[in-house]
Amino acid sequence: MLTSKQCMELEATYGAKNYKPIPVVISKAEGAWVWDPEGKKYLDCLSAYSAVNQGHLHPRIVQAVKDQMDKVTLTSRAFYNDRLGAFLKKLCEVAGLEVALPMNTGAEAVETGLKIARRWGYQVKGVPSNQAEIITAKSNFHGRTSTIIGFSTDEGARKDFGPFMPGFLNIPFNDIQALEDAITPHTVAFLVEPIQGEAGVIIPDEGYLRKVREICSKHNVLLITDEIQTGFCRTGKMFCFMHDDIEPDILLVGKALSGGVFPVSAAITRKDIMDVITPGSHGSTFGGNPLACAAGEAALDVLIDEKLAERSAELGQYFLDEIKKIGSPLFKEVRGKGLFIAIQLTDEAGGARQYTEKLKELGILAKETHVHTIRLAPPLIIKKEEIDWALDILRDVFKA
Ligand code: IF1
Repeated sequence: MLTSKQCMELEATYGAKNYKPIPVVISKAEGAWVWDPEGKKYLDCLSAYSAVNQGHLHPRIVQAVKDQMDKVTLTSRAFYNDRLGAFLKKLCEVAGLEVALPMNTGAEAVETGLKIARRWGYQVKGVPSNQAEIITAKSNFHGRTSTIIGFSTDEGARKDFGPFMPGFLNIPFNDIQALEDAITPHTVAFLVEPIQGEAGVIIPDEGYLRKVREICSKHNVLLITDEIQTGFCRTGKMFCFMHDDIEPDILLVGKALSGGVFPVSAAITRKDIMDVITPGSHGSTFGGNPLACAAGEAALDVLIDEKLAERSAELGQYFLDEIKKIGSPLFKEVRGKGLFIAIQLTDEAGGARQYTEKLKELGILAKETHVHTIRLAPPLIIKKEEIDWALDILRDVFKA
């Protein structure tokens, strides 16, 4: 077996340098915990960016995948498979919507949502050909494709990757008036994360999404919510839009839809909107494959049966309150919804990276986002005792 050092050296030698990982190698995982090759144990407070909400190697998900492995893994969509229909039915029921289009990565779900919205704009709303506009929010994160980075406001993600896809514009997040002002007769959709994840767990004002919904309805603009990170119980409800008691026109999901086994994503909407998608107009070799459907169904069952939304809401509130109580002078703001928590450090703290590295030394894996923010998002199956264990370490690191 390779040592941690050997693993890191191999990656550094043969891998592209598109990441700057925390120097820890994970070779085994279970529930909320992961281990390095030397046997050191860490509490996972990132959950692969919310892809393992159900915990690592959830036995029900693993069993479902193993069972499916013995039958059939991939059929392509040239044929039917015996798992897709039941999976889509469950997904639509959970989302409170009518039809879904399965893809693999989150970025593909976003691309799918954008394509549906444009077609709907031309064929249903009556926007003149090739003039559809889609509004997005500043500081968004929706993925890495060349279309998606075109409407990113993160220079690091965009630099020298142009020219970019036309038809998109940015408005400030959490600004209702800006949305109202940006809408034109050519606007087909507003794409937004209910809470901006990569931006640092930025939570909009109470009722923001409800007002966004009203404005979109008033102007016949589709509301596309990207819940690839906020979805599947992360914020204390099955989906974050449910806090506002609204319904998006298109819901984008990914990450925890497979419990972190492999990429499974989807765009979910109503029949009247999805009808613009016709045979041959969109698809994916792996999208909707039987193995993904088996993982997806089990992943949804776990979220429901283990009441992970309620757990996330309760334990998240507890974790948030206790972190706030640490009252460190290094904290500028501590915020969160469910088990989606961010500690924003003061400028004087000198950057979050040194703290995530320190936390790693002490057995907690978390990742900084931007310069000053530490995101804490453990698997939702985490126990209160495990949170208490993490709190002791956070106190040690931030009290001093
Ligand atoms: C990386 C960030 C998190 C997402 C939302 C779509 C996607 C993502 C709201 C695309 C993906 C990932 C990408 C991953 C790191 C991670 C991330 F820091 F980059 F922004 F979670 F905060 N919509 N987010 O958060 O999904 O195509 O990756 O499956 O390393 O790029 P994907």
